[in-house]
Amino acid sequence: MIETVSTTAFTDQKPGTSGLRKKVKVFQQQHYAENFIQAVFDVLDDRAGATLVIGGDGRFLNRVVIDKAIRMAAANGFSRVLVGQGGILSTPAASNLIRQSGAIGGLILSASHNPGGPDEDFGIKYNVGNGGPAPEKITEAIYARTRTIDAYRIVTAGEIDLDRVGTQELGGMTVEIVDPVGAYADLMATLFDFTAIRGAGLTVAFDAMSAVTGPYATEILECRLGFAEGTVRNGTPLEDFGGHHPDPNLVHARELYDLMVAEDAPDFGAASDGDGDRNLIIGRGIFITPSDSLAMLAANAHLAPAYAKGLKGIARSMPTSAAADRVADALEIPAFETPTGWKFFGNLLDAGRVTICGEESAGTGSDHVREKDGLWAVLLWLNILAATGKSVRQIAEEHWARFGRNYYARHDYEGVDSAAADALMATLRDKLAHLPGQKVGDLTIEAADDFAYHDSTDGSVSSNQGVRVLFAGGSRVVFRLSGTGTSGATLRVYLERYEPVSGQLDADTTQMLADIASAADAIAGIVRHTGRTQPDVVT
Ligand code: G16
Repeated sequence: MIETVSTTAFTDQKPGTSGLRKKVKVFQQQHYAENFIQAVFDVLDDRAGATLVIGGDGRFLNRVVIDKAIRMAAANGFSRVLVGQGGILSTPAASNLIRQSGAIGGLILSASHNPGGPDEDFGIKYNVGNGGPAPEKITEAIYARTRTIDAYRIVTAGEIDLDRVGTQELGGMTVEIVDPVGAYADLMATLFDFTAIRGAGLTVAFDAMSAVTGPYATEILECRLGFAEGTVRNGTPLEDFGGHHPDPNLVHARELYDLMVAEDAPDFGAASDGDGDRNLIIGRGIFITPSDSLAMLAANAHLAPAYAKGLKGIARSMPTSAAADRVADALEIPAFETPTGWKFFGNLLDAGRVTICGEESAGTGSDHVREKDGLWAVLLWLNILAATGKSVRQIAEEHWARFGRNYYARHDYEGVDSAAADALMATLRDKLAHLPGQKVGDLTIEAADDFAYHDSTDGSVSSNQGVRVLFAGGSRVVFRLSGTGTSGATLRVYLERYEPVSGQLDADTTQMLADIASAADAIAGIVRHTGRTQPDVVT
């Protein structure tokens, strides 16, 4: 039975960098999740008779909201929903399922790398038919709809068993509960040389951070590739991620880092985040920054079967280091610079203009799906190690010797007062025009702007995407506010310094970036505006 339920609009349902993310308590308000889901459905004109994919990263509230989403899909004219068993689908697996099933799109319930549990975070994002995050024109339409919504439709009768693989029926709609792992693992097997990886004799530690990649990594690494049992650590998805931040960086994956710098470290260490789209790569005794990982993967991708014919182009988000651009140059393929957010890669991938994309925020992926893909990055690294017989350190050192090195770090100031963060950015924007030519310490500012992206495939323009200050010699600092936080503001300061092949390629990153870090404060007044003398997280 379809019920139409009266509701009142919420004013705070504006999707951020990657969907709507809020505290669980916010989502638990009466009608809150329903309003947002109905707003999504209302902007999908062709939903009648269509297929929708639904899944999430298993965090607290996942099953409750999945149940609501299925009931609302049945009441809104969809003919079929595909749902991961137990409500589980990693973000890249959901992207794959949308593409393979011809679905109109999918609802992915996740707050990514943010912590989970009753007092932590939850999120809902909508991905479109190409499997990628909804572009801005759709998220803006959804937001507009959330502001005027006054009713939603839901099927109240009937039960759904999320744990039973197979077909069920609800309100005239087919509910197909699918194995979340199989199709994704099959896809990976078509991209990489599993036989070579299996035979390379590598030792691996993969930290699933008690999040969604556990079952995927266990199936692929331990079952299909034959790595030893125990290779996958923290492999059972937990609603609160064991009380940790499922964010694969050197702070939150500290145990893995400590293991990788120990005497008896395995050959290769990696981790993924809450919903399985991010990755952390650490070789024995060497951390590879996400920006470098993108560049190194692109330079060596031809060693994996899927990319043996070469890459069409490489795209990176603006704050990501320019290391990948140097690879594109050498390969004589185009390089693209887009705003932060995977959604901006979708058009380039669909148009066949790029094959590999990546972001400093620990995301890398290719045209196999339309999301960044943590395990994909791990498998491409393993394929490269297997094909070359080299260590991660050798790959990195040879890369820097060929292309030069982009020393890179990101400083995050978390939970900053929003008004203070806005004031910092506004003051900075006001003085941009006067910065070129100024000296800060030994650095000379060559250019400064507020990044705007002109999408050459559809003509759309996205403005105010972060302030860039470029110094003579190729160093730079970028300032932007995070679009994924749920409390206060997070100021991100991205520091980059380029050393040519004739320069210092094996120096300490913190030391190499020290003058740029001081310049960042001098230019933006970080201490003055935020009261913070140190970043909370350095990655
Ligand atoms: C999301 C987006 C990424 C983006 C990242 C960082 O990642 O999907 O494309 O780079 O946010 O966003 P911000 O700097 O605004 O916090 P995820 O893994 O959280 O979905």
